[in-house]
Amino acid sequence: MPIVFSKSALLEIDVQNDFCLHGALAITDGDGVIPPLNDTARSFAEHGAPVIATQDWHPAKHCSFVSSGGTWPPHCVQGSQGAELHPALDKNPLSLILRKGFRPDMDSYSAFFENDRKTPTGLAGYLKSLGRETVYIGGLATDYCVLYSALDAVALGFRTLVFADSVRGVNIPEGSVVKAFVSMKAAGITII
Ligand code: VGL
Ligand code: ZN
Repeated sequence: MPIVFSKSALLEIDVQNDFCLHGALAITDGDGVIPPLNDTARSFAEHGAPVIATQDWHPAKHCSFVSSGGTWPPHCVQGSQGAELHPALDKNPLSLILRKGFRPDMDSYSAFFENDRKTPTGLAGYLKSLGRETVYIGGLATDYCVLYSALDAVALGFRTLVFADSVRGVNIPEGSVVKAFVSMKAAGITII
C-alpha cells in the first residue's frame, strides 16, 4: 500500500550511540537501521510528513541501571556521547526530537508512555494535533522500545506499521525478538 503522507508520521526509535557498535548497550548490527531509516525519513520530509526521533535520556542514577537495582548497564546518560543520536542518522528530516526516561525512578520503553503505562510523553498529542492517523516505526530495540512504542501506538488508535529492515533487537532474554514480532502481529501491527 502506498504511504498516505498527509496522514502519516515516521518514528525513529532510540538510534543512539549506546545502542550501536561499541555502545554501552550495543545491539548486534544496530547501525544497520540507519541507511534504510535515512531513506525513509528523507522521503517523509520531502512530502511534508513529520519525522520524530526519540532519545532514551536517563539521569546518571537511573532506576533501570544495574548499579541502582535495575537490569541494564548504564546507558544513554543525559549529556553523554552515548546518548547522542548516531552521527550517521540524518537530522535534517526531523520535525521533533522527543526524550523519554528522564525521571530517575521510572523507566520508559515506549515513545508514548513511561513504564507505569500512564504518564504520557506528549507524543500522542503531537501526532493527533498534526492530524496523523498512521504511524510507521523503525529503530532500536525491536524487543523493547520499538515493541512498546508500536503496542501503545495501536492501542491509541493509530494504524501502526513496523519496517522489518529498519529494526534490530537486543534478544535478551533469548527469543525475545521472535516473541516481539509475534505480539506485534497479534496486536494488529503490520510488519512491512
Ligand atoms: C532500550 C533497554 C533499555 C531500548 C532502552 O531503546 O530498546 N532498551 N533502555
Ligand atoms: Zn534505557
